[in-house]
Amino acid sequence: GSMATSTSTSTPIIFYDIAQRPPVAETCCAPNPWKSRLALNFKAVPYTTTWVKLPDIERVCKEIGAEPSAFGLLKEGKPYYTLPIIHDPATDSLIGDSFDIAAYLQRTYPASGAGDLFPPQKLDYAVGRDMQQLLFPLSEIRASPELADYARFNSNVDAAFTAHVGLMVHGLPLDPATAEVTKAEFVRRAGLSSWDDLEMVGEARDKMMQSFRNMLGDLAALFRKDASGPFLLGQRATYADMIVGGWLRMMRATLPVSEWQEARAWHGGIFGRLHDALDKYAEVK
Ligand SMILES: N[C@@H](CCC(=O)N[C@@H](CS)C(=O)NCC(=O)O)C(=O)O
Repeated sequence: GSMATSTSTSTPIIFYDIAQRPPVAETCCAPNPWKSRLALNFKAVPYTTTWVKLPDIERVCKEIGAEPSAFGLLKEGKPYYTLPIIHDPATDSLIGDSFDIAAYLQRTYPASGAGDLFPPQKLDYAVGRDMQQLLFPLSEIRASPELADYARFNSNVDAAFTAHVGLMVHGLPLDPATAEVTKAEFVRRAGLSSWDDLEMVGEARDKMMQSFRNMLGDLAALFRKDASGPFLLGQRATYADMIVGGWLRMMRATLPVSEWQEARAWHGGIFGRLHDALDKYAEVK
């Protein structure tokens, strides 16, 4: 009856994101969860955020019955649990992986909010051969013909930004309550011996900033195709803008302010404009 329907549609989606230092709504910065937040807000579906501290991700995933990330295996071959995940009580679905979440939202709520997350468009951006090993394999959802272009774009953008994440890791706004455990884990993954070794400074940093700028130049060329900006399709935001936008949120939160200002202004200010234009979908709920 109508009672049951209205109850189920008013039960919000639960969105699991990584908590950084309090206040978490101001410091959250994981790029993949950010892509999902932008997509959830774009779709204007009711949801609440459950904040998970980094060392608790595996435990929480197991508690809710989420699988480890399909694509990420740590060096040692241990399952790698990641966020974002959403639980949608309306369909009793548990979906992990930011791309699959966006695909799910589009399929389940096609006309909701600002409409289509995946309108057809040409997304011609590919990282060079030297970075091919950073590309994720395509899952079934990702390889479906309507989404394949976006999936390929997502993989390539992730690879390009991941290659420069060394500029950002040391600037993560870690929660003092779990900072030591988290630092130790990042140090272990990097095969280094101390947190300070993860800080990129001096000439190495300058070089990586230069490389980052060049990489973003190829991406900026795509954004220039429609001069009415700030989005790839001009005035209309799509999931492709959010893929880049998630990474811009990470940059803003983790780079020294002067470098974030610098990056905002690169290539005619395209990325600063994109970041700000996505503010309308960036509310932390
Ligand atoms: N393919 C996944 C990757 C998710 C992912 O890498 N999430 C990161 C945050 S952006 C994470 O949960 N990391 C947990 C950790 O590093 O322990 C997606 O797109 O959602």
